[in-house]
Amino acid sequence: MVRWMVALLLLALLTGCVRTQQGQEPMESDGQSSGIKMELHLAEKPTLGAVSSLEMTLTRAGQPITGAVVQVEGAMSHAGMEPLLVEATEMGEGAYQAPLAWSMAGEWIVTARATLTDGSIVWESLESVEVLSP
Ligand SMILES: [Cu+2]
Repeated sequence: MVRWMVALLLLALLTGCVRTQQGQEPMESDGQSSGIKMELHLAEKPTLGAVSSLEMTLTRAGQPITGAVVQVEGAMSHAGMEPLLVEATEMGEGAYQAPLAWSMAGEWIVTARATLTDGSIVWESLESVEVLSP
């Protein structure tokens, strides 16, 4: 079982997705995440004036979690700027997707917050997303 998890993890790493939070040991649930894993991945390189699709997968012990409501927030670190708020679309099989329309070049933090059907909430962030000028 553990070996299988390791294989899955390696596979996830090989796909090149950006993973920012720990969660490397899904067997050791901390009560808060209880084996739930959320992975975020930007399908397109973030460019000012363009849209990147934020692809998310939600799993519990490797099984897809469906029916979650996922809110995505994109924010910059400086003051006086409205964050980008988008509700993700469920794509099935535990996949969710949200379009992010970059309104400024610079460093962004993207946070996805999922409310599961049982009411529990999990979140994950992509820190230091660099949005480039075209
Ligand atoms: Cu800004």
